[in-house]
Amino acid sequence: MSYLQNVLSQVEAKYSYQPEFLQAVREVFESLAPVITKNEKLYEQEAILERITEPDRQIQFRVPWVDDTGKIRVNTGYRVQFNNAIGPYKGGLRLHPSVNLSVIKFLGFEQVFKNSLTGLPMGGGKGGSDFDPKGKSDREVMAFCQSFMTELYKYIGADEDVPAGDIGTGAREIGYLYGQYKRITGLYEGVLTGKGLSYGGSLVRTQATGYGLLYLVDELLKNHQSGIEGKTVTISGAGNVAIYAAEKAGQLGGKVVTLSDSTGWIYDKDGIDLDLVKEIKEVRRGRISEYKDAKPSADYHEGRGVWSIPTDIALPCATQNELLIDDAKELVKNGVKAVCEGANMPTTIEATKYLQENGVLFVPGKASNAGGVATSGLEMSQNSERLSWTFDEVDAKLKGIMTGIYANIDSAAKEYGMAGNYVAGANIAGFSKVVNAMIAQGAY
Ligand code: NDP
Ligand code: 2IT
Repeated sequence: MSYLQNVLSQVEAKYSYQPEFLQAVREVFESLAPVITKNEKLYEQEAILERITEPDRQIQFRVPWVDDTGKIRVNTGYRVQFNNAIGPYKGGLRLHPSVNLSVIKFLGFEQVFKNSLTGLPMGGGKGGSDFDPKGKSDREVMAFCQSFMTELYKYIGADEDVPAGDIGTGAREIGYLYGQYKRITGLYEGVLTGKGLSYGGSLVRTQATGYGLLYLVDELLKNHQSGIEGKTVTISGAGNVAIYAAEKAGQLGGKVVTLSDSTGWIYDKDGIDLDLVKEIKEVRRGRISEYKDAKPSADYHEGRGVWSIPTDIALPCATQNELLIDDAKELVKNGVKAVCEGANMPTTIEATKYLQENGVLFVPGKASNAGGVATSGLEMSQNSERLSWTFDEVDAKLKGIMTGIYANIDSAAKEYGMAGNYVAGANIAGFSKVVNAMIAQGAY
């Protein structure tokens, strides 16, 4: 059995109860086979694969908070500090009832490679809680965030571990978390990113993941004698990533016709009215079904179904495992050209393979959604120099980073004889930098 196969079997046996984590490890390991084979002796001697699949540490804690009726509620908080070979741990906090250690470990593992791809000095981590912000009052969200940070502050810091947003964690939550960190430690430092503009946030961070995704799609299509102009775009999700992906797709001449949330999805053949979506989602914190109330010409469907609409470009921007094999078949049947992930691991391994085998340009989230964390890295730089850059400056840097990522994953895939396989390209390029740093820093 090869070194890689051996470690994979060990990880599978040890963490058989963590399906999302194992899915992420399998996908990465499969791509790394040619790299590992080339350096098998060294990597085995250095125990690189054992080290890269075991987090530096994982912290789990009780989060008690008082609801509006005076009752004490209890959630579980997590922070997984996966790898800091190339910089302080960096990665978001997810607040969603589905959060457990397997989900946070898969996200932290992916983050290590993603952050490496940005070219910025950031290690990988992830955290969150099974707390559900939906339907909670602002005061309840604040009570939760203050309690969460009362434990988390011990383990984070501007040069140590810098959390940010993810599903369920937006500007409101980051504000409450930041206030509590400052209150406890007395430090006014860049310990979180995605902060408000009046207290150290960066312009473009709100838009960064969605905009970055479209900068990458643009570069991908340009390199395949095509472009976004005039193309139909289908998007899932209706949160931060989906909304700003839709905005930039429109600015680049695409026509976005779908969005979704966990209850259902909308199809607007005239193109989605984004001002309306922002009003529903960002102001009212409502459901995507309300879109149809305001625009009766649009269709609303309960449940899943976004991927049944014929499209040129499909952008899954909601959550993990939302694009399944049957969706991939439907997309291919309808002539999709490109699938690029805005969410983390939204496409199953089976669906990914089907898309690749059928000539669809497929870019994995660790490359295509890296614009969010990259702009978080730029927020950290601005905090360190106590300056704020203009929107255009940050946007230009984001664009440069995304075109750089495309060039990097394209050439890594070619170097190993897998031209056009951007899953392999992203894993290989992300891995190489981290591994070189780990070896240089010795066993730990
Ligand atoms: P938001 O909370 O802003 O939005 C999430 C959207 O996805 C909502 O429309 C939500 O619907 C939907 N959704 C969430 N969970 C599920 C589910 N289990 N089934 C169906 N729909 C679901 O999160 P973001 O937009 O920030 O994050 C979306 C994805 O992008 C995640 O995978 C995240 O990890 C990834 N990502 C985010 C980055 C960022 O900067 N924010 C950076 C890089 C990646 P509902 O409201 O009904 O729950
Ligand atoms: O998955 C991700 O890259 C994020 N949620 C953003 C992390 C960050 O630190 O900005």
